[in-house]
Amino acid sequence: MGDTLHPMFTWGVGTSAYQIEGGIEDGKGESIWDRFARDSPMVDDGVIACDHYHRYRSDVALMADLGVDAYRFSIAWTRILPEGRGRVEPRGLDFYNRLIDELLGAGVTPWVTLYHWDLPQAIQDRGGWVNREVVDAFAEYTGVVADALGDRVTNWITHNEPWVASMLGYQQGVLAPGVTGWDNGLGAAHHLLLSHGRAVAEIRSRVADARVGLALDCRPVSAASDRPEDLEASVHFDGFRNRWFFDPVFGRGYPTDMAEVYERLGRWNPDWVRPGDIETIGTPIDFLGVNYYTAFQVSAGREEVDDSGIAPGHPALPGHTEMGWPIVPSALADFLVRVQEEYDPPSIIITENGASYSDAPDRHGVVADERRIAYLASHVAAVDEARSRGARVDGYFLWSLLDNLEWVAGFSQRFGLVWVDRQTLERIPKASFFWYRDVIASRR
Ligand code: IFM
Repeated sequence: MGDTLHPMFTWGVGTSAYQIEGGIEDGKGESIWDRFARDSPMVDDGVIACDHYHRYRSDVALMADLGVDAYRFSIAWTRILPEGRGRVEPRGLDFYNRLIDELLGAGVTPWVTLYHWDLPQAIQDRGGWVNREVVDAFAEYTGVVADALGDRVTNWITHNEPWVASMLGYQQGVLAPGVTGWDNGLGAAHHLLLSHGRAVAEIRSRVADARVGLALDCRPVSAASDRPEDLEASVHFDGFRNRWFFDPVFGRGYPTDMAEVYERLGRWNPDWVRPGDIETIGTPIDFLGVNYYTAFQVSAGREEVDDSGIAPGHPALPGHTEMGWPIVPSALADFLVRVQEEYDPPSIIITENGASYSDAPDRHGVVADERRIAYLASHVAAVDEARSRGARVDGYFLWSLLDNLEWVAGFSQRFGLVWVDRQTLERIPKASFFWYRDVIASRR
């Protein structure tokens, strides 16, 4: 198997700040998710979440028991710079210092994500990701974090899923900050990508041995039929959902077929791209993070429709998870091979992969989440297949360690290897936890 080719394969788990931390204290500022949860009809909020802010020690102990090499978590920008820029809150940095020391003491390598969607509200009040000033703000924040943590953190992810942050947050408005409009969505996307490139340089100038990448969400797509209009729709969907982000990150600039359509429809203003931007966005990265959950079939008329992931939990149809997402592991293998062949990243890390099922503890306290195990096993096998076909995949981070706040879908969508009781916040490892532990141990 591929392990002989890549002896240093990293096995990990991931989380993000707003989804697990809680702990609105110690000077933490307001983020767009705090505001959105307050003002929108969200079913749950992150005020307590999994209370990881207070329980991080026992959560790290769970990871040590699981035997993971690495833990991917995000920093809450508003803990560090409560107003987004300027004043640094030392208690916020202290939290991440304690967490990192705990991880290192447990033999778990920290992988830090700088932005997992929780923009400071103070920056949103000035336009957020649509206002180009945010790029300087993100660079400032990155510098503060890299200075504080760079002595112990080598692996850095600038952004998580910029498609989601821009298109669902600023074009469709179904996620925070709830802004709509194509110009806002595409403007936000450009500034997210530009800030990624700036952040790569900020980190490298401060952390000598840094390895820097970003996590792009991907939606492999196939045409619903051989009809020319469906084939055309699938090419467009791929451009809208994947190429608009992958192409510039790998130094190719924005795909011209998509730029033409966006410009013709008045959605995209090429003047947003200033001299040097394309080069900054295309700054070479050390690894590409790929987040994969599902694949789409697209037919004409639905070439810009991706409405997945915003519903509260419901029973899973056969072949689907409880998010309503089709289970298509073969698409992961094919997508990884395609990414390797088309973009040639030096290394690929699966930065997220997992499944939502709400299997609960039985009367003996056992969570028999066999469907999650089947999902995960088929996707780990897909990663193996991609490696045997030449994709340089060097790590796999399972989403997620804990059942957590699935954004607007609330706590009803459970992605965790560990059950979190919503009343007591007690953690109960599920059958998938022990399955993953065995996978990791057997691969060493
Ligand atoms: O929970 C999210 C995560 O925050 C980003 N990627 C997808 C996950 C499941 O929807």
